Amino acid sequence: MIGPDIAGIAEKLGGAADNATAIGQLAAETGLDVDAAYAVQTALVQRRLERGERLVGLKMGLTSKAKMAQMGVDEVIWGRLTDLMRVPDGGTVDLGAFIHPRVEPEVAFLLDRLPEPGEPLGSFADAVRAVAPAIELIDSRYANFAFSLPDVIADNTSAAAFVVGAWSPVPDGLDNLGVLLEIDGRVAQVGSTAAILGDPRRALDEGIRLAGRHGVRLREGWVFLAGAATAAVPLRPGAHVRAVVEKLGTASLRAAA
Ligand code: 0L1
Ligand code: MG
Repeated sequence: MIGPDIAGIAEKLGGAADNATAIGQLAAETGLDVDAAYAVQTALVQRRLERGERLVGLKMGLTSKAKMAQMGVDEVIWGRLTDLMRVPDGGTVDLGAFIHPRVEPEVAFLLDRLPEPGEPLGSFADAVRAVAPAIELIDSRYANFAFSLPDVIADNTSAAAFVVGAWSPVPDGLDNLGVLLEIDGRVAQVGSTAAILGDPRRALDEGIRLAGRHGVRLREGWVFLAGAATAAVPLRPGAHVRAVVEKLGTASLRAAA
């Protein structure tokens, strides 16, 4: 039996991102399942690497119960981060590069020594050198942000850009830190790091396990985005966005007017 056209689907998704133009969902018509969707994601990211981008990390998606329930799934998903996606803390993004960007407050880990493939994560303190508040800018390449699970995996889990605030040593507890997302100085979302799989540290176990299934090994020096602590908010022209995470500080970005 002939399987889905992995390269062709990656090309469509890559073109949608390059032209900042939404496309329709692809999984149902192409018979894409979760494994094939990760193969598309690999091809999609490879396209970026061939243009000179570098892999700099991994991100977790659908880490809140609310997002999982919305998608009818019980497993988180993961995507890849490249250097071109990183926006300096306090930096400005050009909205012309995106289709319908949304921002969500996250917690980032700076990875240190990681287990060998197939080995479970030993000590979190050995694996993570530092933590920081972060903002993820997600931008589904599908019209109306509507997709199935294989669709969103193939689309690199809507990854588009991210900001990491100042790194701090890992605090004692990460499981119930207050999180705010502010837009233009007003609180837009309130949450807790507990929304990230009950404890963002769990996201790292999941990232290692799930990426390992597809032969992807996390690397020392990579950034790991553990997941969103609140719902995502549409990013409007001129908006100033700040994520505040208790004990960790802030990360911010501005959308060009
Ligand atoms: O980072 C995320 O949780 C997003 C995962 C993909 C689903 C979405 O685009 O909302
Ligand atoms: Mg996210």
